[in-house]
Amino acid sequence: MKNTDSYRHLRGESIYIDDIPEISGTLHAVVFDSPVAHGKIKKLDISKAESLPGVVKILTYKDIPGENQIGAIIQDEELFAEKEVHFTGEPIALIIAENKRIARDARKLIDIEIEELPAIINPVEAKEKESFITPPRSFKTGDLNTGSKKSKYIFEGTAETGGQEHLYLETQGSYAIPKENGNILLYSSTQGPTSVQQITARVLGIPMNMTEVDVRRLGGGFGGKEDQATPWAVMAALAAHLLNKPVKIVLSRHDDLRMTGKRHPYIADYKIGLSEDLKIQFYKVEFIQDAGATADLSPAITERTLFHATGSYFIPNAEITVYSCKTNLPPNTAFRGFGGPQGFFAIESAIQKAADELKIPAYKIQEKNLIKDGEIFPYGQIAENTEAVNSWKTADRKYNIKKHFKEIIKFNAENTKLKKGMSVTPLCFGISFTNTMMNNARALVHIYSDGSIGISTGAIEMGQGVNTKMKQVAANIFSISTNRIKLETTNTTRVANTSPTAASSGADLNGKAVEIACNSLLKRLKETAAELLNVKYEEISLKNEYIYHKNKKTDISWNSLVSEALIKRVKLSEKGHYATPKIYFDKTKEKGHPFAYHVYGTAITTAVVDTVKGVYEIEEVKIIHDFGKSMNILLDKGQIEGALIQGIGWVTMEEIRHNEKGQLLANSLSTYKVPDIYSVPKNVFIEELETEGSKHAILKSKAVGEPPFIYGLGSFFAVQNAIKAFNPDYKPDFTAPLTYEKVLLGLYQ
Ligand code: MTE
Ligand code: LUZ
Ligand code: MOS
Repeated sequence: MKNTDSYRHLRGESIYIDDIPEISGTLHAVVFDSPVAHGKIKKLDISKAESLPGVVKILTYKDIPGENQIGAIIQDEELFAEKEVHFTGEPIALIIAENKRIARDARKLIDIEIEELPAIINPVEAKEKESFITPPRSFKTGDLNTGSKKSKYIFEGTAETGGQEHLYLETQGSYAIPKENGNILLYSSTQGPTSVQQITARVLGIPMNMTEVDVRRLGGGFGGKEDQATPWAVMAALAAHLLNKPVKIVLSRHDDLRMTGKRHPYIADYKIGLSEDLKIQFYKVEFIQDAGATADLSPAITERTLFHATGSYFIPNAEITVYSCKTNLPPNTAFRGFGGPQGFFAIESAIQKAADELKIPAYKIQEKNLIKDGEIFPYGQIAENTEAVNSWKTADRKYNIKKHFKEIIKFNAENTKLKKGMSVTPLCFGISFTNTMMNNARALVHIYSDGSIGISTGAIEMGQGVNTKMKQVAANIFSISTNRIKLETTNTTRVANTSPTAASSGADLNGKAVEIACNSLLKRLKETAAELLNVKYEEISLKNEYIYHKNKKTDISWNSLVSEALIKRVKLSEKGHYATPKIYFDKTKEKGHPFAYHVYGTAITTAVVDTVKGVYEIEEVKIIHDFGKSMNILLDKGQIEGALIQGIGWVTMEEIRHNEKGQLLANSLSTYKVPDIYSVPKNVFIEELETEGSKHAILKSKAVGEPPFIYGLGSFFAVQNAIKAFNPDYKPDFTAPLTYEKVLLGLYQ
């Protein structure tokens, strides 16, 4: 089944925030933001801007009726800066005008004086000054000394990854409409409607029940709208509330790039020890995370780095520490993988470093250390139903890693202008919000008198196809056509207290809630049918829109059963509530069972480098992926392709740069490079690993949103290996992205 939105997407008919037909009298708002990274606001004069014809009002912190505070995990972020600014792009005021152009013109007329203070742009400096978001946090398992004694080889080094812009096609935006009696209807392009509702209530000083947040779909989120869709929605709500007029904010691309946070850059210092037979004996790693100026989701992202720092491997003795460092940059935020990819990059760099020193291919170390059933992750969870070895072996059987490696050696011996390199990337990604409390969801299902169905859930459709999957769940239970089923908007008045659609668990959590609601309805419908036919409940089933008795088709159709149930006054609306069973985590011990299950896989990447120009292509990526029992292989393969290419972009070409004053240099798409059709791998093969799936996955179909991002990391090591084939003196540093410039320098180092 295809994504049910694709037809209307292609025709440009799908509705995003900026497509919602405007109510007459709608006003438009533009944000005035800090031009400097750190400073004291000495003077803010809005009078000239406010007197520009067409400007209705300019709002600052002084106009906020409730709290000027939007921090979710830690309350450390003002909606509008009061006395100090902490990053370039920090909102200071909101200009509301008859149209956007006037608002933008007015923005230039605001007169501000800021006394600049020293800004910390580099997270290493932040660490030295102990400028932290939260105290450093560590996971420990085994004993490093024991590991060290058992090690024949010990290597150390540094691995560095950069930021990454989400580049959702739809920029941040919101449309607020005042309703009677001070109520607000808020359309927002958010992954977290409940956060928007909560923070709006806090800032406006009204109860949550006066704010209704409604989301049709997002033009992409990728984590960038898990938390950072909130400020713009709150601003629109604030303006609508104060002016009693509909107010819309849709950020221009430039404003969005400048004002919003990105993936967290990390620096990892590691030490790894291996025994003679290449078993990893210990791993010690310290991560410096660049969190930006406020906490945002950094404490949770820190946590996922800790969980994924040992990658797909079993390491008996490990010590992992993350320093979440406060700098004067826009607060970095959730991005597909959520701190996990940064952990993976460090362990894979450490293994590659060891392989380079030992003059062996990295796959020999990787294969030896894959995690197996019964082994323990550093956070105390015992590995069950692992597929790390199975996916590796399946990849090896199909694609013969050793032979592929030898063919590349042969190719490199015969060619000078072009050199090839390969890498293998094993995947093991934990599914569940690491904050146990967040792992719950609800759904509301109505069966209407004509047999059609309306479903509301807490899940947000952002292109990943969660709505299509929700339809499949219901259609499967009732055995009716998906055409009868409609996914309603995600709305806080229908489904409340939701977790954001994130952590790849949108389909699992909400799907299970839909399943629970539909099963209750099915039970009542079957009871109705049994009564009608005067037979036993157990003998009734539903198949292809008909009622079956003892597996024989009756003449009662789905429609007539629904009509009959209504005549009998049977309840045909149901709410389902699901909370992932068994998971827990004890933060005082840093041990527990935080994940419902893990997703596994293996990717083999081949890159070819042009040794004259330093440019390269990712020739092919072959993936064996653990989908469990995929409920929608088209959607799931689409997720793998997208995540893979996003991962490749991160480690090869996407480069977030700031100048020494903390201003974003790569502030448009002419200077910030993302993978285009020419830079995606020439061939991508994705095959399903035969596995059982997990009962905690919806219909045993494992979560697929974030895990395959990790496959992209292989392109970094494949390109490095190609450079080594040309330049034996190449001393690789593990600093991503590996841009063309760096490749050229490496070739002739
Ligand atoms: N796919 C598309 N097309 N657009 C997106 O914004 N976000 C990713 C992933 N795939 C995203 C996407 C991220 S970061 C997550 S957490 C998951 O989708 C969320 O959806 P799910 O929980 O339903 O998998
Ligand atoms: N968000 C979150 C996430 O709040 N907790 C998580 O564990 C998580 N994981 C991945 C992506 N977003
Ligand atoms: Mo995804 S980073 O969990 O929104």
